[in-house]
Amino acid sequence: MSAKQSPEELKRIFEKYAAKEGDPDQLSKEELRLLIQAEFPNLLKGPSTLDDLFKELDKNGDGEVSFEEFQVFIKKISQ
Ligand SMILES: [Ca+2]
Ligand SMILES: [Ca+2]
Repeated sequence: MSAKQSPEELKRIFEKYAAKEGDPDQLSKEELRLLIQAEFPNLLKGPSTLDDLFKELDKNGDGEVSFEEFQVFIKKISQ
């Protein structure tokens, strides 16, 4: 796990992947998968799966992760 990304870079990464399909301000599960595979490939080598992570991040349960919800992910990778 790496914490070398600055907040600006993390926002840029979020925006890059969120814009791939559907709402450009929201990450779908597929977009989250692409983001993690490309940028944080070590993150899913532990016991937690993409489904678990997505559920954890999607606090309001609308099936998409907003940048606000993404803050939880940023905290996770900064630990
Ligand atoms: Ca999207
Ligand atoms: Ca959500």
